[in-house]
Amino acid sequence: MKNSRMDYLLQALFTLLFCFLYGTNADHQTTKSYVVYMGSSGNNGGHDTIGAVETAHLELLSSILPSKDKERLFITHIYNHAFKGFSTMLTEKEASLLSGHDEIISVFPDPTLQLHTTRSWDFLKVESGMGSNYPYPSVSGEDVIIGIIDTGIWPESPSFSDYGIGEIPTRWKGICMEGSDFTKSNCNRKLIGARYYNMQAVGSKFDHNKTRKGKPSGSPRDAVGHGTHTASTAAGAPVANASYFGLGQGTARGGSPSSRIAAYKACSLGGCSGATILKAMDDAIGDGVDVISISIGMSSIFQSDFLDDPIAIGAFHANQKGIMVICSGGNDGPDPSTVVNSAPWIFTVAASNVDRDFQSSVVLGNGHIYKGSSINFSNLTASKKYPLAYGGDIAAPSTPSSEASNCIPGSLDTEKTTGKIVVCVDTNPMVSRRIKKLVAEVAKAKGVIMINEDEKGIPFDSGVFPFSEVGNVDGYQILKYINSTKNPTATILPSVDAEKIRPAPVVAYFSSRGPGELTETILKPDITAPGVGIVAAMIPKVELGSIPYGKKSSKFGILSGTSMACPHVAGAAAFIKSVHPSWSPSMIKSALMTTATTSNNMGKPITNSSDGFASPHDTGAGEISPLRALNPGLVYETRTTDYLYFLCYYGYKDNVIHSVSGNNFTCPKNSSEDLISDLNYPSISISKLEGFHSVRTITRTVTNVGSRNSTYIVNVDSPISLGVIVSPKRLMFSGPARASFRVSFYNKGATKGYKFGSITWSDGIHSVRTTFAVNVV
Ligand SMILES: *[C@@H]1O[C@H](CO)[C@@H](O)[C@H](O)[C@H]1NC(C)=O
Ligand SMILES: *[C@@H]1O[C@H](CO)[C@@H](O)[C@H](O)[C@H]1NC(C)=O
Ligand SMILES: *[C@@H]1O[C@H](CO)[C@@H](O)[C@H](O)[C@H]1NC(C)=O
Ligand SMILES: *[C@@H]1O[C@H](CO)[C@@H](O)[C@H](O)[C@H]1NC(C)=O
Ligand SMILES: *[C@@H]1O[C@H](CO)[C@@H](O)[C@H](O)[C@H]1NC(C)=O
Ligand SMILES: *[C@@H]1O[C@H](CO)[C@@H](O)[C@H](O)[C@H]1NC(C)=O
Ligand SMILES: *[C@@H]1O[C@H](CO)[C@@H](O)[C@H](O)[C@H]1NC(C)=O
Ligand SMILES: *[C@@H]1O[C@H](CO)[C@@H](O)[C@H](O)[C@H]1NC(C)=O
Ligand SMILES: CC(=O)N[C@H]1CO[C@H](CO)[C@@H](O)[C@@H]1O
Repeated sequence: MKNSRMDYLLQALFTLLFCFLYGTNADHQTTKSYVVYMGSSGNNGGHDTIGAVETAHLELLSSILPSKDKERLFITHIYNHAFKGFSTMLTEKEASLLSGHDEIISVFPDPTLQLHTTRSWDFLKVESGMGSNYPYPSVSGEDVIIGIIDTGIWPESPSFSDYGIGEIPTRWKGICMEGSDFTKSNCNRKLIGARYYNMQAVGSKFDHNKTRKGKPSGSPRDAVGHGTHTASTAAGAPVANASYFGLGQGTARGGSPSSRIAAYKACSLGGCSGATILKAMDDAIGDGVDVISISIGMSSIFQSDFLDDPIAIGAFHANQKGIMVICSGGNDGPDPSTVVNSAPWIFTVAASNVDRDFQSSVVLGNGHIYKGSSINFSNLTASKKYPLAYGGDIAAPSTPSSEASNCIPGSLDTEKTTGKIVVCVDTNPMVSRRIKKLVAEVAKAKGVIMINEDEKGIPFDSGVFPFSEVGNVDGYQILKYINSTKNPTATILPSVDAEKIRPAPVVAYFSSRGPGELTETILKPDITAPGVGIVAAMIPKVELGSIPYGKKSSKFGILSGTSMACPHVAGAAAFIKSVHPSWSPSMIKSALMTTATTSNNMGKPITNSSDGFASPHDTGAGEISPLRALNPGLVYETRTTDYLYFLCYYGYKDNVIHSVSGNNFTCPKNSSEDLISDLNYPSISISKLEGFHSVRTITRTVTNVGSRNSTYIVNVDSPISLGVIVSPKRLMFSGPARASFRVSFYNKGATKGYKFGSITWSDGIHSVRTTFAVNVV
């Protein structure tokens, strides 16, 4: 799973090297895409004609462009609905000139963001069926509109049928953009909107002429599958008997099956331009969506500040307009501080395994059977065995056995490999499973048994090539068997569903972890949802070798990633919104967080993929429990002003915050980062608690959304070395009132490092659980 991070690093190194070699002269002449962010559009949002806005931006631009370069006077995207700004091509020098301008908050290079599937190459070939894991009651979510910013949509999928769904809400202002192989008739009462944007900013040379003129080229149609999968996970209509060639069979349905979908195609397989994502968010806000789901993010290695991050900027303004933004936290785990999309106004989602696995048995010549994990359509049978060899024993001439044992390209001797099942290990994480499988396939192996402790729980789709992945314990036994006999043999059976797996949920190995790198004063990620082996709608693919012999393509696919976890939460949020239409994004977020579960299906605390207890830096408040979230009792409301205080405490200047907020909000004089812990967030994170006897006190305010007359009593769960005192200990409500309480954290001799626990308010009916993380320094 480290590959994606390595890729970023390598990419960065190459870029640096390239600039070093070729850039010295041309550097300040080279233009690239920049986002120019100018803050809130205030009360004027979207009302100025786009022509007037464009003229103003062009004037600004022409004031800094050299007069001989007037042909560069153009704008790629204009942001106008909830916030102001534009994207354009600039040299570094021009960008810096522009950033000094009064009206401008930030000017930053258009970043390339990645889709949060575990591996794009895994994902390229994976397909299958869907089944939501939650038993939703029948509530109509018809009035809730979910905007999916992703790779587009495959409108013919049965998941996007509008059977039985009523008229489109009249407040909807979006459009169904036509494009190649996509007409207005592809939208319906389920898929009510579809937009697409020019994709050339990512990875290819920019064509000024194309961008400047009228309609972008392309179509809202999904050519990747990611957007179709996420959209159907959030709001897919029920489809009976869905499966991926028999795997994961069941009824496929989204989290809020009657909610409407609006698809914004801002990404291709290569990634997404930040400027385009920002445009899609601006459009979604203008169109009138209620919830925005974004399974995309920046690299965890180069995290930019909140106001240089397009998703954070767009999400802030969406929140201001009462629109909830849910994002994946990234797949750069299990290292700490890898979580992205971590602004407090974003709902940040971690991924877990569910109680289903796709298993492919390894049967050895000695009769022992090991249940590996994979999605394979192998046509091998238990009755016939094939010679079995350890990669390290069949190395190509003059190749170190350490390379062959990892099955890295060119390391296997084809003559010795032909017809055998090869055992590969994963001590060199630079080479992905897909590559190792290809290496063995090219060397004419009959199949591959992969030994990989970390990735064993994340099923890999090898198509028809026999493949199974086992952990270290089983792997050791298989290697021992190879040593024990002259003619070891084995076979690999096709995958079957393994259901009711225990324990579940388990934090997915790849899921990015907290604490947040930009600030540790807000606990991130916020919440966990299923993100491994998720069955949902997929574009039909017919690649040779990826589907079973003699079968047609599947309408469903199996994918893994925090990308898949995010739309589960978007669906759950839409579901809650449909029952409580007046609830704000922060109330819905609080409801989902304070009712999340922290125990697994064995009644024990949730664990990580190596059987250790998971911490709130892995899971946030826990695994979502949407039914309980319908009736949370109390909620923490986080208001726009709280987020403005956040920006003050984080260190932004008054004038910046004026522009961001669009009003005359002034920062308190005593702003400091520590005060962020005091914002009314549904979890608590204290980034510094000093030595013995130190105390930190914070306050929280809850709003009663449960029974009119109720009394809540507090219960604290904390490590012995950390004193936690809540005052008052009892909160009484009559009606939909608010009440505040203080929490003091005392260091009673705790060792250095994070201590975790929770504060739970209970009235005998509701349990309102607030997770805390306290860093003892
Ligand atoms: C852009 O358009 C101008 C005039 O229409 C033309 O001269 C120029 O060659 C075009 N550039 C490209 C890259 O197509
Ligand atoms: C479900 O699908 C399988 C094949 O995918 C088929 O054999 C079976 O008849 C279907 N069942 C129903 C109830 O449609
Ligand atoms: C599996 O299918 C392939 C392609 O049809 C065939 O070449 C191969 O012999 C089959 N293997 C077995 C064990 O049936
Ligand atoms: C198998 O044998 C090799 C060399 O004889 C040895 O290095 C290795 O540790 C053995 N593996 C197991 C699992 O016994
Ligand atoms: C799992 O948690 C334990 C502590 O509970 C930790 O030592 C271990 O590194 C974690 N493993 C992963 C893969 O996160
Ligand atoms: C600032 O805003 C408040 C309330 O929004 C208003 O009462 C006040 O007059 C404003 N002050 C200035 C200087 O604009
Ligand atoms: C910060 O200053 C405000 C008044 O400006 C005061 O109400 C508040 O208590 C102060 N907070 C801290 C932590 O000192
Ligand atoms: C709530 O309590 C008030 C008095 O505190 C009482 O008048 C009222 O009837 C109660 N309402 C309910 C629904 O019990
Ligand atoms: C998807 C797939 O090919 N599944 C097969 C797995 O293996 C079982 C039995 O071995 C078959 O019945 C499934 O069709």
